[in-house]
Amino acid sequence: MIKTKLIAVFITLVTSLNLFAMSNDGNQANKPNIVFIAIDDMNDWVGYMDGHPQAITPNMDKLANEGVAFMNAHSVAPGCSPSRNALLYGVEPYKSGLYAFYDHSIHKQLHQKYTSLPQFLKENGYATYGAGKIHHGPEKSELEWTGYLETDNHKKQFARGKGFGKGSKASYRPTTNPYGELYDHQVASYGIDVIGKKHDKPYFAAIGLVKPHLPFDCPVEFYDALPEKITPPELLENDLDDIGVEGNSMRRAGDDKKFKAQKVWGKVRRAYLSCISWADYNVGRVLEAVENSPQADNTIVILWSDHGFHLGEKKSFRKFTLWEESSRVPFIIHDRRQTETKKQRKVEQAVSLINVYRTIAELASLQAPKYVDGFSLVPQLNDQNSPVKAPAIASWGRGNYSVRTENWRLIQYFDKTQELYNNQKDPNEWHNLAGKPEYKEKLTELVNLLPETEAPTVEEYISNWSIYGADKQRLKVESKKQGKKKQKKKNKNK
Ligand SMILES: [Ca+2]
Ligand SMILES: [Ca+2]
Repeated sequence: MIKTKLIAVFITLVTSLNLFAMSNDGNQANKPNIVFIAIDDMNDWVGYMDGHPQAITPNMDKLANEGVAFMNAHSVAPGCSPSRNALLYGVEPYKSGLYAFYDHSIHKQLHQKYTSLPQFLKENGYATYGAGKIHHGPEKSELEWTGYLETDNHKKQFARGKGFGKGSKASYRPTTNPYGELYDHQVASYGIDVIGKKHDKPYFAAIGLVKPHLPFDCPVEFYDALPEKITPPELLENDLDDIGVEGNSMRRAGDDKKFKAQKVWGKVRRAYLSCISWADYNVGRVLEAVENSPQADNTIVILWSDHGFHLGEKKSFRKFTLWEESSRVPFIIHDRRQTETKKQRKVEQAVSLINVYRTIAELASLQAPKYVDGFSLVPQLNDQNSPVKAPAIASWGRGNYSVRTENWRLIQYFDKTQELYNNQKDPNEWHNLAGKPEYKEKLTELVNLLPETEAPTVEEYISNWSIYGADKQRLKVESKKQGKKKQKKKNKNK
Protein backbone atom coordinates (compact mmCIF):
# COMPACT_ATOMS: atom_id res chain seq x y z
CA MET A 1 0.00 0.00 0.00
CA ILE A 2 2.73 2.42 1.06
CA LYS A 3 4.71 1.36 -1.96
CA THR A 4 1.78 2.14 -4.30
CA LYS A 5 1.33 5.53 -2.67
CA LEU A 6 5.00 6.29 -3.00
CA ILE A 7 4.92 5.36 -6.69
CA ALA A 8 1.87 7.58 -7.16
CA VAL A 9 3.65 10.48 -5.44
CA PHE A 10 6.72 9.84 -7.54
CA ILE A 11 4.74 9.82 -10.79
CA THR A 12 2.95 13.02 -9.80
CA LEU A 13 6.27 14.63 -8.98
CA VAL A 14 7.88 13.61 -12.26
CA THR A 15 4.87 14.72 -14.28
CA SER A 16 4.64 18.05 -12.52
CA LEU A 17 8.37 18.63 -12.92
CA ASN A 18 8.05 18.03 -16.65
CA LEU A 19 5.05 20.30 -16.86
CA PHE A 20 6.90 22.94 -14.93
CA ALA A 21 9.93 22.61 -17.18
CA MET A 22 7.92 23.16 -20.34
CA SER A 23 5.83 25.98 -18.93
CA ASN A 24 8.86 28.17 -18.19
CA ASP A 25 8.11 28.72 -14.54
CA GLY A 26 11.76 29.06 -13.66
CA ASN A 27 12.34 25.54 -12.38
CA GLN A 28 16.06 25.16 -12.84
CA ALA A 29 16.62 21.61 -11.64
CA ASN A 30 19.25 20.07 -13.90
CA LYS A 31 18.96 22.67 -16.62
CA PRO A 32 22.13 22.54 -18.71
CA ASN A 33 24.74 25.27 -18.77
CA ILE A 34 25.21 26.80 -22.19
CA VAL A 35 28.54 28.00 -23.53
CA PHE A 36 27.77 30.06 -26.61
CA ILE A 37 30.79 30.91 -28.74
CA ALA A 38 30.10 33.51 -31.45
CA ILE A 39 32.80 34.10 -34.04
CA ASP A 40 32.96 37.10 -36.37
CA ASP A 41 33.40 36.71 -40.14
CA MET A 42 34.77 33.16 -40.05
CA ASN A 43 34.16 31.26 -43.27
CA ASP A 44 34.70 27.55 -43.89
CA TRP A 45 38.51 27.75 -43.78
CA VAL A 46 38.47 25.42 -40.83
CA GLY A 47 40.14 22.00 -40.79
CA TYR A 48 37.05 19.83 -40.35
CA MET A 49 35.14 21.81 -43.03
CA ASP A 50 37.92 21.45 -45.59
CA GLY A 51 37.46 25.00 -46.90
CA HIS A 52 41.20 25.68 -47.18
CA PRO A 53 43.96 23.06 -47.25
CA GLN A 54 46.31 25.06 -45.01
CA ALA A 55 43.89 25.90 -42.18
CA ILE A 56 45.26 25.17 -38.69
CA THR A 57 42.32 24.74 -36.28
CA PRO A 58 42.93 21.77 -33.95
CA ASN A 59 40.46 22.92 -31.30
CA MET A 60 37.46 23.42 -33.53
CA ASP A 61 38.31 20.12 -35.25
CA LYS A 62 38.26 18.38 -31.87
CA LEU A 63 34.94 20.00 -30.94
CA ALA A 64 33.46 18.94 -34.31
CA ASN A 65 34.66 15.42 -33.67
CA GLU A 66 33.13 15.22 -30.21
CA GLY A 67 29.86 17.00 -30.93
CA VAL A 68 27.57 17.31 -33.93
CA ALA A 69 29.07 19.26 -36.82
CA PHE A 70 26.60 20.94 -39.15
CA MET A 71 28.65 20.71 -42.34
CA ASN A 72 26.19 22.64 -44.47
CA ALA A 73 25.25 25.49 -42.10
CA HIS A 74 24.39 28.93 -43.44
CA SER A 75 24.08 32.43 -42.09
CA VAL A 76 20.75 34.26 -42.16
CA ALA A 77 22.33 37.31 -43.80
CA PRO A 78 25.86 38.02 -45.01
CA GLY A 79 26.52 40.99 -42.68
CA CYS A 80 27.09 41.25 -38.91
CA SER A 81 24.10 43.42 -38.07
CA PRO A 82 21.29 41.56 -39.90
CA SER A 83 22.80 38.14 -39.17
CA ARG A 84 23.09 38.74 -35.42
CA ASN A 85 19.76 40.52 -35.11
CA ALA A 86 18.08 37.54 -36.77
CA LEU A 87 19.82 34.93 -34.66
CA LEU A 88 19.61 36.73 -31.30
CA TYR A 89 16.05 38.07 -31.60
CA GLY A 90 14.94 34.92 -33.43
CA VAL A 91 13.32 36.55 -36.41
CA GLU A 92 13.98 36.30 -40.15
CA PRO A 93 14.84 39.62 -41.83
CA TYR A 94 11.90 39.21 -44.22
CA LYS A 95 9.61 39.18 -41.18
CA SER A 96 11.33 41.84 -39.04
CA GLY A 97 12.36 44.16 -41.89
CA LEU A 98 15.88 44.25 -40.37
CA TYR A 99 17.73 43.70 -43.65
CA ALA A 100 20.36 46.36 -43.20
CA PHE A 101 23.03 47.49 -40.78
CA TYR A 102 21.63 49.53 -37.89
CA ASP A 103 23.03 51.98 -35.39
CA HIS A 104 23.48 50.47 -32.00
CA SER A 105 20.70 52.58 -30.53
CA ILE A 106 18.15 50.37 -32.32
CA HIS A 107 18.41 47.72 -29.59
CA LYS A 108 16.27 49.75 -27.18
CA GLN A 109 13.45 49.56 -29.69
CA LEU A 110 14.08 45.89 -30.46
CA HIS A 111 13.95 44.96 -26.78
CA GLN A 112 10.40 46.30 -26.69
CA LYS A 113 9.32 44.26 -29.65
CA TYR A 114 11.24 41.01 -29.21
CA THR A 115 12.73 38.87 -26.45
CA SER A 116 16.36 38.29 -27.30
CA LEU A 117 17.90 34.88 -26.60
CA PRO A 118 19.94 36.05 -23.57
CA GLN A 119 16.93 37.94 -22.18
CA PHE A 120 14.78 34.82 -22.67
CA LEU A 121 17.27 32.68 -20.76
CA LYS A 122 17.70 35.28 -18.02
CA GLU A 123 13.94 35.50 -17.53
CA ASN A 124 13.85 31.72 -17.25
CA GLY A 125 16.29 31.37 -14.42
CA TYR A 126 19.67 31.48 -16.14
CA ALA A 127 22.59 33.57 -14.97
CA THR A 128 23.68 35.19 -18.24
CA TYR A 129 27.23 36.40 -18.80
CA GLY A 130 28.51 38.07 -21.94
CA ALA A 131 31.87 39.14 -23.32
CA GLY A 132 33.04 40.60 -26.60
CA LYS A 133 30.91 40.83 -29.72
CA ILE A 134 27.54 39.16 -29.27
CA HIS A 135 25.16 41.75 -30.66
CA HIS A 136 26.40 43.94 -33.47
CA GLY A 137 27.60 46.88 -31.41
CA PRO A 138 27.97 47.28 -27.67
CA GLU A 139 24.69 46.22 -26.06
CA LYS A 140 24.98 45.32 -22.41
CA SER A 141 21.39 45.80 -21.24
CA GLU A 142 20.45 44.47 -17.80
CA LEU A 143 17.42 42.96 -19.47
CA GLU A 144 19.78 40.47 -21.04
CA TRP A 145 22.87 40.17 -18.90
CA THR A 146 23.72 39.29 -15.32
CA GLY A 147 27.28 40.39 -16.07
CA TYR A 148 29.22 41.70 -19.07
CA LEU A 149 32.95 42.16 -19.56
CA GLU A 150 34.54 45.59 -19.93
CA THR A 151 37.63 45.07 -22.08
CA ASP A 152 40.89 47.04 -21.84
CA ASN A 153 42.27 48.71 -24.93
CA HIS A 154 45.95 48.48 -25.74
CA LYS A 155 47.86 50.00 -28.60
CA LYS A 156 48.83 47.30 -31.07
CA GLN A 157 52.47 46.61 -31.81
CA PHE A 158 53.31 45.05 -35.13
CA ALA A 159 56.05 42.63 -36.17
CA ARG A 160 58.51 44.36 -38.47
CA GLY A 161 58.62 43.42 -42.11
CA LYS A 162 55.66 41.03 -42.04
CA GLY A 163 52.28 41.44 -43.71
CA PHE A 164 51.25 44.81 -45.13
CA GLY A 165 48.82 47.72 -44.84
CA LYS A 166 48.62 50.36 -42.13
CA GLY A 167 44.95 51.36 -42.02
CA SER A 168 42.84 50.89 -38.91
CA LYS A 169 40.74 48.30 -40.73
CA ALA A 170 42.77 47.56 -43.84
CA SER A 171 45.69 46.03 -42.00
CA TYR A 172 47.12 42.56 -42.54
CA ARG A 173 50.07 42.57 -40.13
CA PRO A 174 50.90 40.23 -37.24
CA THR A 175 51.19 41.71 -33.73
CA THR A 176 53.76 41.32 -30.95
CA ASN A 177 51.65 42.42 -27.96
CA PRO A 178 51.42 40.05 -25.00
CA TYR A 179 48.33 37.89 -25.60
CA GLY A 180 46.54 39.30 -22.55
CA GLU A 181 46.45 42.74 -24.16
CA LEU A 182 44.37 41.51 -27.06
CA TYR A 183 40.59 41.75 -27.12
CA ASP A 184 39.77 38.12 -27.87
CA HIS A 185 42.14 36.85 -25.21
CA GLN A 186 40.37 39.00 -22.62
CA VAL A 187 36.99 37.85 -23.89
CA ALA A 188 37.93 34.16 -23.66
CA SER A 189 39.48 34.71 -20.20
CA TYR A 190 36.21 36.17 -18.93
CA GLY A 191 34.37 33.12 -20.26
CA ILE A 192 36.92 30.83 -18.60
CA ASP A 193 36.31 32.58 -15.24
CA VAL A 194 32.54 32.17 -15.57
CA ILE A 195 32.82 28.52 -16.57
CA GLY A 196 35.22 27.69 -13.73
CA LYS A 197 33.02 29.14 -10.98
CA LYS A 198 30.52 27.26 -8.85
CA HIS A 199 27.00 28.32 -9.81
CA ASP A 200 23.76 28.03 -7.91
CA LYS A 201 21.82 28.56 -11.15
CA PRO A 202 22.40 27.25 -14.67
CA TYR A 203 24.56 29.69 -16.61
CA PHE A 204 24.69 31.01 -20.16
CA ALA A 205 28.19 32.18 -21.09
CA ALA A 206 28.23 34.11 -24.37
CA ILE A 207 31.77 34.52 -25.67
CA GLY A 208 32.03 36.74 -28.75
CA LEU A 209 35.39 36.55 -30.55
CA VAL A 210 36.03 39.28 -33.12
CA LYS A 211 38.74 37.59 -35.17
CA PRO A 212 39.06 36.80 -38.01
CA HIS A 213 37.14 40.06 -38.68
CA LEU A 214 39.22 42.85 -40.25
CA PRO A 215 41.86 44.08 -39.48
CA PHE A 216 43.56 40.71 -40.01
CA ASP A 217 46.07 41.11 -37.18
CA CYS A 218 46.89 38.58 -34.47
CA PRO A 219 49.99 37.30 -32.64
CA VAL A 220 52.92 36.68 -34.94
CA GLU A 221 53.32 33.03 -33.84
CA PHE A 222 50.08 32.20 -35.64
CA TYR A 223 51.22 34.03 -38.79
CA ASP A 224 54.60 32.28 -38.71
CA ALA A 225 52.98 28.87 -38.30
CA LEU A 226 51.57 29.18 -41.85
CA PRO A 227 53.59 28.53 -44.99
CA GLU A 228 55.00 31.42 -47.02
CA LYS A 229 53.06 30.25 -50.06
CA ILE A 230 49.30 30.23 -49.56
CA THR A 231 47.10 28.19 -51.90
CA PRO A 232 45.11 30.62 -54.11
CA PRO A 233 41.37 30.27 -54.79
CA GLU A 234 40.08 28.30 -57.74
CA LEU A 235 38.87 30.69 -60.41
CA LEU A 236 37.09 30.25 -63.71
CA GLU A 237 37.70 32.69 -66.52
CA ASN A 238 34.40 34.38 -67.49
CA ASP A 239 32.70 33.05 -64.35
CA LEU A 240 30.91 36.35 -63.86
CA ASP A 241 29.48 36.54 -67.38
CA ASP A 242 26.36 34.59 -66.41
CA ILE A 243 25.48 36.83 -63.45
CA GLY A 244 23.08 39.78 -63.55
CA VAL A 245 23.73 43.39 -62.60
CA GLU A 246 22.55 43.08 -58.99
CA GLY A 247 24.65 39.98 -58.33
CA ASN A 248 27.71 41.68 -59.75
CA SER A 249 27.12 44.86 -57.77
CA MET A 250 27.45 42.91 -54.50
CA ARG A 251 31.07 41.99 -55.27
CA ARG A 252 33.82 44.22 -53.99
CA ALA A 253 35.55 44.17 -57.34
CA GLY A 254 37.80 47.11 -56.45
CA ASP A 255 39.53 45.28 -53.62
CA ASP A 256 40.23 42.28 -55.82
CA LYS A 257 41.81 44.49 -58.49
CA LYS A 258 43.86 46.39 -55.91
CA PHE A 259 45.24 43.24 -54.25
CA LYS A 260 46.06 41.75 -57.63
CA ALA A 261 47.85 44.88 -58.79
CA GLN A 262 49.87 45.02 -55.55
CA LYS A 263 50.46 41.24 -55.64
CA VAL A 264 49.35 40.90 -52.01
CA TRP A 265 46.47 38.43 -52.21
CA GLY A 266 48.72 35.73 -50.69
CA LYS A 267 49.52 37.95 -47.73
CA VAL A 268 45.87 38.86 -47.20
CA ARG A 269 44.87 35.21 -47.24
CA ARG A 270 47.72 34.24 -44.93
CA ALA A 271 46.76 36.99 -42.45
CA TYR A 272 43.13 35.78 -42.53
CA LEU A 273 44.20 32.16 -41.93
CA SER A 274 46.38 33.29 -39.03
CA CYS A 275 43.44 35.11 -37.42
CA ILE A 276 41.37 31.93 -37.77
CA SER A 277 44.12 30.04 -35.91
CA TRP A 278 44.13 32.74 -33.23
CA ALA A 279 40.36 32.44 -32.84
CA ASP A 280 40.79 28.66 -32.66
CA TYR A 281 43.42 29.06 -29.95
CA ASN A 282 40.97 31.07 -27.84
CA VAL A 283 38.20 28.58 -28.55
CA GLY A 284 40.58 25.89 -27.26
CA ARG A 285 41.16 27.79 -24.01
CA VAL A 286 37.40 27.98 -23.44
CA LEU A 287 36.87 24.29 -24.28
CA GLU A 288 39.59 23.28 -21.84
CA ALA A 289 37.84 25.30 -19.13
CA VAL A 290 34.57 23.51 -19.93
CA GLU A 291 36.26 20.09 -19.68
CA ASN A 292 37.74 20.96 -16.30
CA SER A 293 34.64 22.67 -14.93
CA PRO A 294 32.65 21.32 -11.98
CA GLN A 295 29.57 20.79 -14.18
CA ALA A 296 31.25 19.63 -17.37
CA ASP A 297 28.75 16.79 -17.85
CA ASN A 298 25.80 19.16 -17.74
CA THR A 299 27.12 21.70 -20.22
CA ILE A 300 26.36 22.32 -23.89
CA VAL A 301 28.81 24.08 -26.17
CA ILE A 302 27.44 25.87 -29.23
CA LEU A 303 29.86 27.45 -31.69
CA TRP A 304 28.85 29.50 -34.73
CA SER A 305 30.10 32.28 -36.99
CA ASP A 306 27.83 35.13 -38.12
CA HIS A 307 28.62 34.66 -41.85
CA GLY A 308 31.40 33.71 -44.23
CA PHE A 309 33.93 35.70 -46.24
CA HIS A 310 35.31 35.88 -49.78
CA LEU A 311 39.07 36.06 -50.22
CA GLY A 312 39.34 36.15 -53.99
CA GLU A 313 36.70 33.55 -54.83
CA LYS A 314 34.42 34.93 -57.54
CA LYS A 315 36.86 37.87 -57.71
CA SER A 316 35.36 39.14 -54.51
CA PHE A 317 36.60 40.39 -51.14
CA ARG A 318 34.57 40.52 -47.91
CA LYS A 319 31.03 39.24 -47.30
CA PHE A 320 27.88 40.95 -48.64
CA THR A 321 27.05 38.38 -51.34
CA LEU A 322 24.55 35.53 -51.46
CA TRP A 323 27.15 33.01 -52.65
CA GLU A 324 28.55 30.03 -50.77
CA GLU A 325 31.68 31.79 -49.47
CA SER A 326 29.60 34.42 -47.67
CA SER A 327 26.99 31.94 -46.58
CA ARG A 328 28.62 28.76 -45.27
CA VAL A 329 29.78 28.89 -41.66
CA PRO A 330 31.17 26.72 -38.88
CA PHE A 331 28.34 25.55 -36.62
CA ILE A 332 28.88 22.88 -33.97
CA ILE A 333 26.80 21.72 -31.01
CA HIS A 334 28.35 19.53 -28.37
CA ASP A 335 25.82 18.44 -25.76
CA ARG A 336 28.08 16.97 -23.11
CA ARG A 337 25.10 15.30 -21.44
CA GLN A 338 25.08 12.83 -24.34
CA THR A 339 27.79 10.45 -23.18
CA GLU A 340 26.96 7.34 -25.15
CA THR A 341 27.25 8.62 -28.70
CA LYS A 342 29.36 7.78 -31.67
CA LYS A 343 32.11 10.19 -32.69
CA GLN A 344 32.15 12.05 -36.01
CA ARG A 345 28.49 12.93 -36.20
CA LYS A 346 28.03 15.16 -39.21
CA VAL A 347 24.81 16.69 -40.51
CA GLU A 348 25.08 17.13 -44.28
CA GLN A 349 21.65 18.70 -44.79
CA ALA A 350 21.52 22.48 -45.19
CA VAL A 351 20.52 24.31 -42.01
CA SER A 352 20.16 27.99 -41.20
CA LEU A 353 21.42 29.71 -38.06
CA ILE A 354 17.89 31.04 -37.57
CA ASN A 355 17.34 27.68 -35.85
CA VAL A 356 19.75 28.41 -33.00
CA TYR A 357 17.16 30.12 -30.78
CA ARG A 358 14.62 27.29 -30.85
CA THR A 359 17.35 24.65 -30.54
CA ILE A 360 18.71 26.24 -27.36
CA ALA A 361 15.20 26.63 -25.97
CA GLU A 362 14.50 22.93 -26.45
CA LEU A 363 17.88 21.89 -25.03
CA ALA A 364 16.97 23.90 -21.92
CA SER A 365 13.42 22.39 -21.85
CA LEU A 366 11.90 25.82 -22.41
CA GLN A 367 9.17 27.02 -24.75
CA ALA A 368 10.56 29.69 -27.07
CA PRO A 369 8.36 32.78 -27.52
CA LYS A 370 5.70 32.12 -30.15
CA TYR A 371 6.98 34.62 -32.68
CA VAL A 372 10.43 33.01 -32.91
CA ASP A 373 11.25 31.71 -36.41
CA GLY A 374 13.02 28.50 -37.32
CA PHE A 375 12.80 25.10 -35.69
CA SER A 376 14.74 23.06 -33.19
CA LEU A 377 17.69 20.98 -34.42
CA VAL A 378 17.52 18.63 -31.44
CA PRO A 379 16.27 15.77 -33.72
CA GLN A 380 19.49 16.14 -35.75
CA LEU A 381 21.56 16.02 -32.54
CA ASN A 382 20.02 12.64 -31.81
CA ASP A 383 20.16 11.35 -35.37
CA GLN A 384 22.14 13.27 -37.96
CA ASN A 385 19.97 11.90 -40.78
CA SER A 386 16.71 13.07 -39.26
CA PRO A 387 15.20 15.24 -42.03
CA VAL A 388 15.27 19.02 -41.44
CA LYS A 389 11.96 20.84 -41.84
CA ALA A 390 13.00 23.63 -44.19
CA PRO A 391 15.97 24.78 -46.27
CA ALA A 392 18.34 27.60 -45.32
CA ILE A 393 17.10 30.98 -46.52
CA ALA A 394 19.40 34.00 -46.57
CA SER A 395 18.39 37.63 -47.17
CA TRP A 396 20.57 40.52 -48.22
CA GLY A 397 18.65 43.75 -48.68
CA ARG A 398 14.91 43.60 -49.26
CA GLY A 399 14.03 41.39 -52.20
CA ASN A 400 17.32 39.50 -52.48
CA TYR A 401 17.22 35.89 -51.31
CA SER A 402 19.10 32.67 -51.45
CA VAL A 403 17.61 29.23 -50.83
CA ARG A 404 20.14 26.54 -49.97
CA THR A 405 19.15 22.88 -49.87
CA GLU A 406 21.52 19.97 -49.37
CA ASN A 407 22.79 20.07 -52.95
CA TRP A 408 21.38 23.19 -54.56
CA ARG A 409 21.35 26.97 -54.28
CA LEU A 410 18.89 29.37 -55.83
CA ILE A 411 19.54 33.10 -55.68
CA GLN A 412 16.81 35.50 -56.70
CA TYR A 413 17.49 39.24 -56.69
CA PHE A 414 14.88 41.97 -56.34
CA ASP A 415 15.03 42.63 -60.09
CA LYS A 416 14.00 38.95 -60.58
CA THR A 417 17.34 37.88 -62.03
CA GLN A 418 18.23 34.40 -60.86
CA GLU A 419 21.12 32.07 -60.32
CA LEU A 420 20.85 28.33 -59.85
CA TYR A 421 23.78 26.15 -58.79
CA ASN A 422 24.25 22.45 -58.29
CA ASN A 423 26.59 22.67 -55.31
CA GLN A 424 27.28 18.98 -55.28
CA LYS A 425 28.71 19.04 -58.81
CA ASP A 426 29.77 22.68 -58.84
CA PRO A 427 30.97 23.66 -55.34
CA ASN A 428 32.49 26.93 -56.61
CA GLU A 429 29.14 28.04 -58.03
CA TRP A 430 30.59 28.74 -61.45
CA HIS A 431 27.80 27.49 -63.70
CA ASN A 432 24.52 29.35 -63.43
CA LEU A 433 21.85 26.89 -64.56
CA ALA A 434 18.89 29.24 -64.06
CA GLY A 435 18.26 29.89 -67.76
CA LYS A 436 18.61 26.28 -68.90
CA PRO A 437 15.35 24.53 -69.87
CA GLU A 438 16.46 21.18 -68.41
CA TYR A 439 16.59 22.75 -64.93
CA LYS A 440 13.24 24.50 -65.12
CA GLU A 441 11.60 22.01 -62.76
CA LYS A 442 14.37 22.36 -60.16
CA LEU A 443 14.20 26.13 -60.46
CA THR A 444 10.44 26.17 -59.87
CA GLU A 445 10.81 23.82 -56.90
CA LEU A 446 13.28 26.21 -55.25
CA VAL A 447 11.41 29.39 -56.21
CA ASN A 448 8.43 27.92 -54.36
CA LEU A 449 10.55 27.87 -51.19
CA LEU A 450 11.17 31.63 -51.26
CA PRO A 451 9.46 33.73 -48.56
CA GLU A 452 5.82 34.39 -49.43
CA THR A 453 5.63 37.72 -47.65
CA GLU A 454 8.21 40.43 -47.20
CA ALA A 455 8.28 43.00 -44.39
CA PRO A 456 9.10 46.58 -45.42
CA THR A 457 12.61 47.70 -44.45
CA VAL A 458 12.89 49.19 -40.96
CA GLU A 459 14.31 52.61 -41.81
CA GLU A 460 14.82 54.12 -38.37
CA TYR A 461 18.43 53.85 -37.08
CA ILE A 462 19.61 52.53 -40.44
CA SER A 463 23.28 52.71 -41.42
CA ASN A 464 22.58 52.23 -45.07
CA TRP A 465 26.09 52.09 -46.50
CA SER A 466 25.85 48.40 -47.09
CA ILE A 467 22.27 47.86 -48.22
CA TYR A 468 21.69 46.00 -51.42
CA GLY A 469 18.27 45.29 -52.76
CA ALA A 470 15.04 46.97 -53.65
CA ASP A 471 15.53 49.92 -51.26
CA LYS A 472 19.13 50.71 -52.14
CA GLN A 473 18.72 53.54 -54.62
CA ARG A 474 15.93 55.28 -52.73
CA LEU A 475 17.75 55.13 -49.40
CA LYS A 476 20.94 56.36 -51.02
CA VAL A 477 19.20 59.47 -52.32
CA GLU A 478 17.42 60.05 -49.02
CA SER A 479 20.59 59.67 -46.99
CA LYS A 480 22.36 62.19 -49.27
CA LYS A 481 19.54 64.67 -48.67
CA GLN A 482 19.70 63.96 -44.95
CA GLY A 483 23.46 64.51 -44.98
CA LYS A 484 23.05 67.86 -46.73
CA LYS A 485 20.43 68.96 -44.18
CA LYS A 486 22.72 68.01 -41.31
CA GLN A 487 25.61 69.88 -42.92
CA LYS A 488 23.45 73.01 -43.35
CA LYS A 489 22.43 72.87 -39.69
CA LYS A 490 26.07 72.49 -38.67
CA ASN A 491 27.10 75.49 -40.79
CA LYS A 492 24.27 77.56 -39.28
CA ASN A 493 25.39 76.71 -35.76
CA LYS A 494 28.99 77.72 -36.48
CA1 LIG B 1 30.51 39.52 -38.97
CA1 LIG C 1 29.42 31.76 -63.53
